[in-house]
Amino acid sequence: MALSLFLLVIGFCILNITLALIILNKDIETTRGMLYPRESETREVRALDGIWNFVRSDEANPTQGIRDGWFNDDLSKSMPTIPMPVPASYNDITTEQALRDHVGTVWYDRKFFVPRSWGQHQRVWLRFGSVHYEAFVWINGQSAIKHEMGHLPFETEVTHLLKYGAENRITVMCDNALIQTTVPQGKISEVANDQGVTIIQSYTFDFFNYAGIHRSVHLYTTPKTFIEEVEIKTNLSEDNSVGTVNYSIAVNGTAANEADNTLYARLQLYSREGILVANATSDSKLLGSLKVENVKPWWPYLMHPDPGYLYELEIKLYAAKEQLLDVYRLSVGLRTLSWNNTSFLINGKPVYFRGFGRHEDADVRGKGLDNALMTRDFNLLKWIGANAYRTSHYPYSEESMQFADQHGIMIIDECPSVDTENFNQVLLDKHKSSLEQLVHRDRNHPSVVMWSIANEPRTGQLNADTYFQFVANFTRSLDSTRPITAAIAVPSKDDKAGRHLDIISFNRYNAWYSNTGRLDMVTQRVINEATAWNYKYDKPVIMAEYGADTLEGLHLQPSYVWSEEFQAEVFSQHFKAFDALRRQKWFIGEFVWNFADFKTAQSYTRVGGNKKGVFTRARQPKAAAHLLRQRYFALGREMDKCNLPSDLFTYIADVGSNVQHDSSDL
Ligand code: BDP
Repeated sequence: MALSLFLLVIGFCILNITLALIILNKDIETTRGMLYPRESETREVRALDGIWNFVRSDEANPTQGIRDGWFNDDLSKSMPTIPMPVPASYNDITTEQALRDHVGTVWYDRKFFVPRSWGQHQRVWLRFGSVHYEAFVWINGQSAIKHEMGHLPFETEVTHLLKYGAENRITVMCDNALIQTTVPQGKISEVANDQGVTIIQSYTFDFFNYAGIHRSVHLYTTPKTFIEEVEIKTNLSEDNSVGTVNYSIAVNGTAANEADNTLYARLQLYSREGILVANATSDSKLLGSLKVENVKPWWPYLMHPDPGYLYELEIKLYAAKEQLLDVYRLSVGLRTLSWNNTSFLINGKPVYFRGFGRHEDADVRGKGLDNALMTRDFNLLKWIGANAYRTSHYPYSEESMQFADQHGIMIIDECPSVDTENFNQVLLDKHKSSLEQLVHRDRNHPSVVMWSIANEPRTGQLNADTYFQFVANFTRSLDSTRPITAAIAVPSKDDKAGRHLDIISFNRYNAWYSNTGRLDMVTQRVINEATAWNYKYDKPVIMAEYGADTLEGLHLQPSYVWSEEFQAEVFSQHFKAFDALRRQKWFIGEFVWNFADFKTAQSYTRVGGNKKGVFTRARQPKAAAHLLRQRYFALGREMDKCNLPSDLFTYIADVGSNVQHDSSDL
């Protein structure tokens, strides 16, 4: 009897484990609309950025605000409020440790006027650039939208919720809690402290879980029937002289549903100089293409004297009898991408990536959109001669994607999956949703040249194979024009995901996490590991992360970990490996970790955060930045014949023999 009970229990356990391992490739809800808000003859845009009112909920009672209906009236009537800037992370705005480390819900509200004119013959939309991690939004006390997933936009129509020619209130509840079924994952636990118990949010990823309304909040109007979706795909003739812009437009609105009302679009493509270079009238399916003779292709920075060339596409939506309904304009870069098992090409030319892993991170504002910082960062990228970065480890702002288009910086666009483990059905569905939202948002950016479906997932685990097969194939089904990668850190022999990718990226910290301080144990190991990845999968390989924490101003000779000298020497040892690997055609890029120092959770391995930046958190160069600059321009010179900046080499001495330091030193 005891034995049969034992067997029954064992059987039950096995069944449970098997069920937990089964993951299905389910359909997920897809997003609509979400074109970046732009003014036009038919649209108005208004930002709700500024100072909002803010309340931190009691951690032990996170749903109190919902139960007590804080959204029904001004927040200040329910709780004392403090001022809070939008956009910004809330964590570092005050001096309170309780707010910096808060786990759970916080509340925001503000008032705004809507002009009387907006109430007539049009529709009004509310759009958030991003709220981390989950958002619940009310307008005048009525539920407007809920959204889960940081770093991605969401919007809803609010025409029916607004008061026109009157004051309105918007209330937002934001929840930063990360659990095993959020993307990224985290754990919440109750731990004893000196007063009783406290709630702790833990996570394995290495950046601070900043939260709040991180990007702009917009109200915008559209006509009743309007352009809801635009998808652009471009092509070039073999000699890059003729371009094609294939477009597909989707319309939302009553006119779109009236059978006898034939809608069509007129498209005009303008050069950067404002000259009309192509036009077309669509059929009633709102699909078609434009042909551009003598096209100026979109090229990456330093690969061409005129990088980041963008045309402006003007789309006018008409109803029968030439009735103009809506106008929307967007930038278009014409380029082709192609890849095989040894290379990645843009406009038919092989690309070698020289770039960075980055973070959206700054003192005080955390992950809040900051135009001054973003502009400085692009100036630094160009100063240092980089041609690419990965949006490690989540989607970056739409404004930065527009900048990348304009400056010719190639983007490996990463979804928010980081350190993913314990693969399960809910996680898979949300992971796919994050990619759907990302591809939908970014598919028209010429700068986006690759999708990264995860950073350092635990791809040695049993069901990583099926899980990543589903995620990679799903991403391919959304966009077959770009290759798929993931930054992997498990040893290549254990990995089960690489076979589902098009390009293999790997992260490794030789002389830092392994063989700390040993500069003589870098070069050959990098060569061996890259070669092992290529051998296993026969695909192009990128080193997506390498580096060393470096305390600005710490100088030690001979070099010693954490010093500026050590960072420069670690880089140099990697450069030797990269140059050996470059002779193998399949090695296609090097990405330093990290562009700038950034904040992390508290840990005895982090001095005020992760210090692997080539730039400080205040965006000033460390010694290694100058070294990296010379290398990145040297690579640009060798591969793309770019010009060198006149200050790349500093005059040292006239020693009589006419010693000059210039490009011949490279
Ligand atoms: C890598 C992670 C990155 C970390 C880096 C580090 O991908 O997010 O910041 O290590 O430890 O494993 O510096």
